Amino acid sequence: PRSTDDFVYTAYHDLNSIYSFMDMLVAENSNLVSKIVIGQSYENRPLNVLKFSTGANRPGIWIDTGIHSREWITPASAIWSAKKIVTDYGRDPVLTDILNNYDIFLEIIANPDGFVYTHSNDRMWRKTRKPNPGSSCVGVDPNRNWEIGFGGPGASSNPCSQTYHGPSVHSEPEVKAIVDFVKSHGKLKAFLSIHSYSQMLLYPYGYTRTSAKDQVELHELARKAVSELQSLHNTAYTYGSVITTIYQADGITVDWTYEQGIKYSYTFELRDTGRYGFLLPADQIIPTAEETWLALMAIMEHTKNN
Ligand code: ING
Ligand code: ZN
Repeated sequence: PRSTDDFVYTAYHDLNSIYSFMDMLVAENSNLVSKIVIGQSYENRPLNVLKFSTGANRPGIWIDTGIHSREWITPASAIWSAKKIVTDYGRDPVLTDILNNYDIFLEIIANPDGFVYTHSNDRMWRKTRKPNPGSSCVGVDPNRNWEIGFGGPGASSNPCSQTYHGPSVHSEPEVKAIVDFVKSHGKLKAFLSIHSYSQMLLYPYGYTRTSAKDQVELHELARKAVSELQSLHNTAYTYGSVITTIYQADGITVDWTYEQGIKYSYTFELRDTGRYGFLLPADQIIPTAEETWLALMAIMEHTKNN
């Protein structure tokens, strides 16, 4: 495609195509969108983040997709959302109000090495691609590598496990890049880390049964976001804390971001509930992106108002 108007939003794309989508979007909307590189992957690919901004020194909202590389629906939805933002800014009053007060940061491919590997070798690859010394198994689970609860029972110490926590806290450059960005930014108010599949909206904690201090507000906002999501195509989501809704998970992204003071820390699990699982048919990309957008808007609007 020569422009983001020609981009095929109804298909899954490889890394080069997604990275060129980002560059086209920036070139077409340079007043609104820029690309920042927050680090490099283990295999030295740039960790690109789209920044949607209409002014200096704003607080921020973070969204990441593709941190587990086989969850292809998540970057596909994010690409649609990126185009939605540039289309709706100045037209949709709620989004315009959000962007007149907040920057939105969107990391569409948070694990590029894994993503490339899902295209070239193993469609079901989840982890990073860093070798593990002393093991023939490769990679660390980037959703078990974070500092809060690191190494607890809701993760594995076996490098061959899909939930291997890694040799040390933030050992994965893909994780460390986000950690450094969050700390240096210092004013992120919402952090939305998007996975698939299961149709869930989850908030902290994963590492403990102790309720988050904002549990009541997080739960009510989740209820609202899920209800907006369901209003479009009747897709049903469950919601609650990670540990009470799925299972104990230690060293996860949103526990760390919440402990950094980012109150609106949520993880999505997009479609479906297992019929297709990670192999969600491409004809569900746009319906999934559209419904997810309603939930994202509900959370972003609440963030702006609080
Ligand atoms: N599932 C998540 C996993 O990493 C999850 C479930 C979500 C755990 C949020 C903790 C926090 O096990 C997928 N599909 O990645
Ligand atoms: Zn995941």
